Amino acid sequence: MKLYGYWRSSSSWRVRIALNLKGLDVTYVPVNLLHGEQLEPPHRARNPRGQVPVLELNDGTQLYESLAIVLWLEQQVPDPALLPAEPLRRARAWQAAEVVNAGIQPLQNLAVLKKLDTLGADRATWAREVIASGLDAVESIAHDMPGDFVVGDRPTVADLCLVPQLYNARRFQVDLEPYPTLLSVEARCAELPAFQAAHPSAQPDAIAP
Ligand SMILES: N[C@@H](CCC(=O)N[C@@H](CS)C(=O)NCC(=O)O)C(=O)O
Repeated sequence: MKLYGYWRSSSSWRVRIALNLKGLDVTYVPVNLLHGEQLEPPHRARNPRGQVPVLELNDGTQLYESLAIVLWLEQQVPDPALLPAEPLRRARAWQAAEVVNAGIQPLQNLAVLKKLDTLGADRATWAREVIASGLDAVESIAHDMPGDFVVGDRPTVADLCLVPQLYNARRFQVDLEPYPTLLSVEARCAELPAFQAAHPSAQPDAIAP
C-alpha cells in the first residue's frame, strides 16, 4: 500500500500511527503542501478535496479522510483494536476523535488560515481559540474515563487524533496547562514505538527546524 501524506499534516499523522499500531508497512509518498502539490491534478485525482492523507490499497483503490481510513484498517486488522468493544468507551473514543476531526482541525487547517490571511484576520488568535475550545472538551472526556489513554488502557482512535493536535497546539502557542490529563496521555503515547515512528520529525520529508 502507499500512503500519500505530509510530515506535519495532523491527519496524515493519525493514519501513520494506526498503520504502525497494526503493524502494516506502506510506502510513504510525500505530497508537499507548502508547494501546493495537493492541489495539482495528480493529487486531485487521488482526492478531489486536494488534501492528504490518501491511502492507496494494493489493488489501486484510493481512500481519503483519515477516520474512514482508520475504519478500513480496523476491519482489515482488528487486533489491536482502535475502537473499544465496550459501547460507552467506544462512543467516547469516537466523540473525542470527532471533536478533533470535525471541531478543531477543519477550522484551523492550512486552507482556512490562508483564507483568513486574505481577509486580514488574525490567524493565530483564531487558531488558538478553536484549538483551546476543542481541547477543553477532550480534556473533560479523558478526565472522566479511567486509564492511561484517552478512554482506557489502550490507544484508540481518540489518541490518534489527540497527539497530533497537541503538537499543532504548541505550534500556535496554546497554553496547555489546563490540560493535565491530555499531557499525561501524550507522555504515555510517546513511550510507544508506533507513536515514535509516526512523529513528523521521523518522516523522510521532514524539514529541519
Ligand atoms: N478531514 C480530513 C482533513 C484532511 C486535511 O485537512 N488535510 C490537510 C493536512 S492536515 C491538507 O491536506 N491540507 C491541504 C490544504 O489545506 O491545502 C482528514 O481527516 O483526512
